[in-house]
Amino acid sequence: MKIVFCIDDNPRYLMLAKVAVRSLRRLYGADVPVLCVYGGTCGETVESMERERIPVAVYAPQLNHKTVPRGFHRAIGAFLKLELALVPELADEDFVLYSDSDMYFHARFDELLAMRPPYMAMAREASAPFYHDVQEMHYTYRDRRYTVPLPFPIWTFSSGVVNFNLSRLRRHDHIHNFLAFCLQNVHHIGNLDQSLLNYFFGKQVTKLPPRFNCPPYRTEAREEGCLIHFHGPKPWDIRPDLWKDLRIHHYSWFRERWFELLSADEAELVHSWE
Ligand SMILES: [Mn+2]
Repeated sequence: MKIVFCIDDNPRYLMLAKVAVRSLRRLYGADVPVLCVYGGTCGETVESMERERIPVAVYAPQLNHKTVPRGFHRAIGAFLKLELALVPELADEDFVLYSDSDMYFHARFDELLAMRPPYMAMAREASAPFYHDVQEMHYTYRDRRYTVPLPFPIWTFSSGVVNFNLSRLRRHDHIHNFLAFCLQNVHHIGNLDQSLLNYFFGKQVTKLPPRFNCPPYRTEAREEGCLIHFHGPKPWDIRPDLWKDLRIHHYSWFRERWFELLSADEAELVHSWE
């Protein structure tokens, strides 16, 4: 199964994606199939990934700077994962494992790669309660009006790691139905792409065990975690006042492991972000 990352033009996410792939290759070898879906237009970003031997799919998303409200533009790359079923380079893939770039692959996760969920599989996000301002959402698709009632789950799934059943999303053009919902409701969601997935697919999401999307601040992260998600503080976010309550337990240990995968020049650059 291909492991897919998504990036935009943010250089910090480019660095995160490179290091994530280095940690992944340490566990699964240099030939582990990866793809980086890139939603920008900067040749330098593509070259930088190619130097790292990471194949890049340049993709022009429907959820873009024109259709997504300005307040979300700083994290526009987060929406790319919603369109993986439409990326030509993934047309032959029935399933893909999407991973956020702020990931450190700590231990093998064969079971996750073998999973074939009916729609998608995601782990529960412990720190974000399910929250919404409205009781239902509406959208129109092919001249029919649909209502998405809220709330349904009592928790939120994290979109940091998603095993996507792409062939299911392509069947009956389900993906275009979903994107119609996204484009018409993106203006009143709270938490980027994650809200859209939770609102639309809530009950159809298969729940993953926490070890497949484990923040470094959880007590069990080092012993049991497989995919360590720098959700919250990134490896360079060590200013005393920043994310203090989340830089606990194994955060510093994993931050050190992450830095070990950088060259001296890269480490210098990353330290300048602290
Ligand atoms: Mn993340």
